[in-house]
Amino acid sequence: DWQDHSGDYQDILYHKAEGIAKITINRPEVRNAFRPRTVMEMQRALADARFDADIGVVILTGQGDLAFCSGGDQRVRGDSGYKDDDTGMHHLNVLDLQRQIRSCPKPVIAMVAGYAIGGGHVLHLICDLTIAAENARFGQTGPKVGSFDGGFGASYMASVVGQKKAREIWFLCRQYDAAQALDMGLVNTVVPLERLEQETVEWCRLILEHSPVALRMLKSAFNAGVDGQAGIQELAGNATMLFYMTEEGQEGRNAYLEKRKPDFTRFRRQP
Ligand code: 1HA
Repeated sequence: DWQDHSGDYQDILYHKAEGIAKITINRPEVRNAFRPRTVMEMQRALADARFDADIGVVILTGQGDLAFCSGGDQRVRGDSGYKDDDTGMHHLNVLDLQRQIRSCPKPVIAMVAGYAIGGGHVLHLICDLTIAAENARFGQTGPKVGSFDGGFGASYMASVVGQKKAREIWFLCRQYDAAQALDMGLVNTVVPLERLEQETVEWCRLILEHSPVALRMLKSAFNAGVDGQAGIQELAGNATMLFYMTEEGQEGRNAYLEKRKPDFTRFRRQP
């Protein structure tokens, strides 16, 4: 029973229920291609989901059965990025959204029916898990349309499907069906289209039964290996958060505020 939080969003729908937030790209007339506004709205919704303490998992999806997302809206592609309606500025702001999905301390699940293509393919790739419908189709088009994503789109893809397969996907610009995607580890499971949302919600419910801190630590640990200093920062930030929650950490703060020398002698050294 999704509750509608779509508010003043134009390009997305935003729903919540039972600890799950669902962000839906709502531009089915262009196979859910994104423009700068779409990305900004997704960023706003994802920030809301992150800061809502009742939310434990986020679903990212596209409206309708035909597409998850077909990447950047080529109709508004300018000479240095995708053109913003309001300011006329040219953006590649989906890169900011990618980082936001990766650094979100809650699992983000891509729910894919139909096409996940180009920048839309990278979006599902970036998500922690992907649940695909049988009609899902995956692929990159960059070299065909004069674009490439050499960030997560290349390096993270290689860590998911391997170097050879990642190079094939980008160099040949072929499309892959759901069974092929499952076979190469690009998606977690494939289900009949009519079961897609039910299956995804079941996965969310299982995740919601588990320790939020353990999940948060694991997500940042998985990121740390591939995200360089930024990944280590996330993992270390979580360690600091946990340390702040201990009496030992709090002794340092209390001593400072009470203008006394801290006494750490009562804290035993672990082996
Ligand atoms: O590479 C990046 C970036 C890299 C670095 C940093 C930032 C990046 C940001 C973005 C991107 C990219 O996304 S580049 C790749 C852009 N996307 C594409 O090249 C995919 C283009 N679309 C398709 O290949 C096909 O439409 C499709 C395989 C997704 C679906 O095919 P289908 O079912 O045969 O439908 P189709 O008839 O092609 O499309 C339906 C309508 O949607 C068409 O409009 P209509 O003729 O009805 O007016 C079609 O033009 C429109 N449409 C689909 N995708 C897009 C689109 N319009 C604008 N932009 C699209 N991406």
